[in-house]
Amino acid sequence: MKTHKINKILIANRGEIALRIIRACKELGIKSVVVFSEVDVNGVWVRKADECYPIMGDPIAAYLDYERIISLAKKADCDAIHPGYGFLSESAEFAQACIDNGIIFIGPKPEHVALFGDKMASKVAMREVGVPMLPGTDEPIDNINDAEKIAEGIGFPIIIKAAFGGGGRGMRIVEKAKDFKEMYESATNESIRFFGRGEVFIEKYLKNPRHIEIQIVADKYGNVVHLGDRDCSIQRRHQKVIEIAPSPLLNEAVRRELYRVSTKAMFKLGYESVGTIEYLVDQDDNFYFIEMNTRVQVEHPVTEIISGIDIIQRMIEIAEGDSLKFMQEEIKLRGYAIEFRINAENPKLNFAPSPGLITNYMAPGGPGVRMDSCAYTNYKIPANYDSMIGKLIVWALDWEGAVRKAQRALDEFLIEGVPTNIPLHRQIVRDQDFIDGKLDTGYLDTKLSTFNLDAIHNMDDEEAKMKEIEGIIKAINAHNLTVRH
Ligand code: MV4
Repeated sequence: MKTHKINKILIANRGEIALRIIRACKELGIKSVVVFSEVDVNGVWVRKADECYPIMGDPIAAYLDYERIISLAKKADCDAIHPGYGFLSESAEFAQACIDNGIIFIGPKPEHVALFGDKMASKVAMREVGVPMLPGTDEPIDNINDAEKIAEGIGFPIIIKAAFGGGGRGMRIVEKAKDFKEMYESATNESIRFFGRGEVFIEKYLKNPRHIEIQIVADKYGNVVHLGDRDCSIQRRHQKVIEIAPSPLLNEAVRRELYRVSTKAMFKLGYESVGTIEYLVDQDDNFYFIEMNTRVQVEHPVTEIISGIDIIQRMIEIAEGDSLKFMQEEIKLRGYAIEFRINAENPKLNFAPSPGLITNYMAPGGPGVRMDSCAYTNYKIPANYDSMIGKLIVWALDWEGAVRKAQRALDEFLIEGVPTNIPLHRQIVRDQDFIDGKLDTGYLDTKLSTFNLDAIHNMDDEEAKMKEIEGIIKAINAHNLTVRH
């Protein structure tokens, strides 16, 4: 095995992504260290890391306390820190603090983290390197009268977005001029409340676009390749629910153009590490940049599966200064992969998070099935974090095969003790529009009203199981079968 500049990595994250990074480290012959909060003491990833250090106190603050994390990294003799997603992953300040302390931040340069954290500055930068943009404002507007004039110039409907936000916070769709002022005020106020900054910008609003993103891998020497696209249109409340690679029903010429524009932009900006460029694609296949993510994303596995490239391992190697070992022409994308985010939430209670004790956990497996999860029987899901308890990823050579694989794998999945969104996924993969690949960002909201929410119950619950067993016993008796024990 080659000798690495990085011998030991501290993982500043938790849950399935911490485990994913541990696995990448082990295959690279790198030692892994995790920090964990007091509610995460029973986490699978804590057991599987080579070393672990508790951080007492508030369970969320533990993963954000970067002075503490950097000092633990030094104490444990780590050469690098992997931030995963969420938490410190998009903090330019943290990336810089790592460098200042002689620790490699496994991610892009701090200036790129900062640039793409600023939605307006990233739009200006991306337009300059040839990426198509929606009509809108480049500069923060602090004056409501100017803002209204700009909105009228663009033409309604428009969308107001927080310049330093995300997750739909500080976002408002304005259909008519008369509603503008009120919406502008509430977007600004919400933005201040959630992000501490009130700057907003305005864009032309597209109705029910597709959300399509391009995975980039770039080294420190100007080699930039893409690993294809993902469709992440199936979202609820700005949370992705299902992700697909490659996007079904995307025009091939448009796809090639997305690849060309994206790689060229990253080359021109000197981006390094892995990253994702997000676009909105309208009904006529016009595409527009919305934002760039400078972290590894939750949905990276669908791309790993169709490309055969281990994105986390390449991210680590890029950070230690390796050049890419493959050229664009060597990347062959094969088949379709679909990821289902498995959340502990109750579809019958407006998808409220439902943390608690998993009393039985039987994950699907078999050919073409990947599970990225830290769940197990008798694991108590802490209430302090988001509700995602794992990801089911399926793969097949064609779309129809991937859908059948998904139906089978989801039917196999058994989780008892907490309600989950698995029954919702089971309905989606049997929906004709999904089967036909007809997806856009309006899909899930529309379908939720047609899905029978009463039917979205866990077939896994005790009552259903007892009914099933009674049925079997009746059948056995009716057929006069001999049952051997
Ligand atoms: C948009 C849009 C339509 N037009 N931008 C961006 C972040 C993502 N979370 C939602 N985003 C959108 N940006 C323009 N110019 C539509 C969305 C969007 C959306 C907006 C409001 C309510 C629900 C939505 C679901 C998916 C996408």
